[in-house]
Amino acid sequence: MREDLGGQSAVCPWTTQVGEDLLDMDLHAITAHSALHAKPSGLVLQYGTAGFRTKAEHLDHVMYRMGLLAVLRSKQTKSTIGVMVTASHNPEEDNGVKLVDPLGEMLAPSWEEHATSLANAEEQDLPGVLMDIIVKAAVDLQQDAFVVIGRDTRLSSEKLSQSVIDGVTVLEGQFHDYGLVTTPQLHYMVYCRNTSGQYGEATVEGYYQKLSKAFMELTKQPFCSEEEYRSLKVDCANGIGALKLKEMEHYISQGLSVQLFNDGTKGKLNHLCGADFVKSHQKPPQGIEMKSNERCCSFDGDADRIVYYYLDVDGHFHLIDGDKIATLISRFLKELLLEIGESLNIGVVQTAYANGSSTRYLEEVMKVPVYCTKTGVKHLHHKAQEFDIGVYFEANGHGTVLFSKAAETKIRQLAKELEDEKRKAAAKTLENILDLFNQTAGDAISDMLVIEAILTLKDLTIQQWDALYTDLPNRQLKVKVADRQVISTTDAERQVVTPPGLQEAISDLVKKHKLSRAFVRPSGTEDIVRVYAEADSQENADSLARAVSLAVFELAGGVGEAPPGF
Ligand code: 16G
Ligand code: MG
Repeated sequence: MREDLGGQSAVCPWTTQVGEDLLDMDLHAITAHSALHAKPSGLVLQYGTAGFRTKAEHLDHVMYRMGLLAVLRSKQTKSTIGVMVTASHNPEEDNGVKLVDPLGEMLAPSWEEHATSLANAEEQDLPGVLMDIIVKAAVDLQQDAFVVIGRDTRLSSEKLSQSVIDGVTVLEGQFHDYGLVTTPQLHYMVYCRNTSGQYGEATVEGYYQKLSKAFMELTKQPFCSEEEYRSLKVDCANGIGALKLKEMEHYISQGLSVQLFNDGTKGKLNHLCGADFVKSHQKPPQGIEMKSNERCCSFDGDADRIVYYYLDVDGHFHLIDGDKIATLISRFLKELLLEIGESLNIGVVQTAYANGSSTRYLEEVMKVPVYCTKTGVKHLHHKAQEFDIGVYFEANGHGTVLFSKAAETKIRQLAKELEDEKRKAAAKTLENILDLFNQTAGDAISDMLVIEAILTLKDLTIQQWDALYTDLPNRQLKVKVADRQVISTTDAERQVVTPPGLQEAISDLVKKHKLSRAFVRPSGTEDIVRVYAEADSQENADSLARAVSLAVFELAGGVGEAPPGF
């Protein structure tokens, strides 16, 4: 955590007076500037799973207000806070914003509520809501504030990030604008700054150096197959990942040759490409040239997700999603620990979307404990912090590995002190893997390098990786209902609580198929209900998903046409 920047003592007799004076002055400036970022009257938005997200033209006031909020959060935590302007995998016309907390994690839940009330305050209520947050969160206004800002490549992002800066400066916060960075890079910067550079240097250059050093050390080891030329095709979703991977290319070129597609020079952001498109359509992105058995991967628009895939000799498409990434990584880590002879505990965290085969493989074959949390990175991240080594991935390709402080110290010590050559080498590998992961958030670039290093070290082809287990056929559908909040769930979203009768209906439908599972949940990012089903064949998964969609439509207030297929 950053050192106290020297706020005044709370016991000074005239502190309250000084505070009020300051407040008066600020409130005046805040209101005057707010008028330049006026809120469209009546617009209500919510700080959701990934911050605020909507059409870019509706976000100017939100950006200004998140600048204000970031200053308050920085004062309260006495730490640097991040603000990232991005709408990730969503269409080019959308945008969004999220705050990054001191250790590079997602914003604390109580501050998500503050964010929502601040964003929704009508102009005249803004000072009152701001005051309310200051009082509720016990913000010391005398404290200095520092905010770092980043943005993706959307056309709207530059102007919107200027509005964030406006909010920061009106509250007299200091800031550093990193400009164009991936979301995980901004998370990394925040963590570096709040740990006095111990995690790494808080620059884009520092990020490249840290990751490439670990990657090059891993792939230079004498037992790595040298003949095989390591080459990878990367679909960058026409987003920020392309710019950053281009910048990084020469740092890693000795170990990996990347060929970039959808690099933003012509195509549209996230349009028919990117990790989200590939995962949800289960097909290759447009704009990539694939030959059979070539290793390919896709980033999403802000480069915090990654999925791999290839075409087999018959031209069939094979997707390797977050579940299989988690499996490859956990298997590798478990083998390393065995070689080192160290019993650090590993836990894998998934969501209900994890393919049943992956959970079975992890639990029954690999014998690692698997936990299920609600959808959304913050939930997985939180759970993963309970282990020495916590591996978390959503099926959509967002994930990373967290090492506890104690585990990190142990690993570094073993890498230095072990005398047995083989064990020492394994400990050194684990230390480099630890440095290669971005432990603040899922990171497509960092995950890609970890995966490439593991494949090299284990001399594994993408087909061999894919063959670890066979995914159960599955289907996801969306259902439009009048109010998606009528659906509430429990058991990490695997069981419906309300409306009455829906869970019974789903359970009855599931019983009709083999190896089947289905659940429904209101989306946190779209005004729809999501349906997931898996079963022993694609036909059965499809028919189960359709039947469950119909049950949702009938029991949870479906609107428009009944789900297709009936
Ligand atoms: C957001 C989440 C992602 C989650 C997705 C679910 C973060 C950074 N991102 O994109 O983890 O999988 O929402 O969307 O938390 P849904 O609620 O619409 O299904
Ligand atoms: Mg993303």
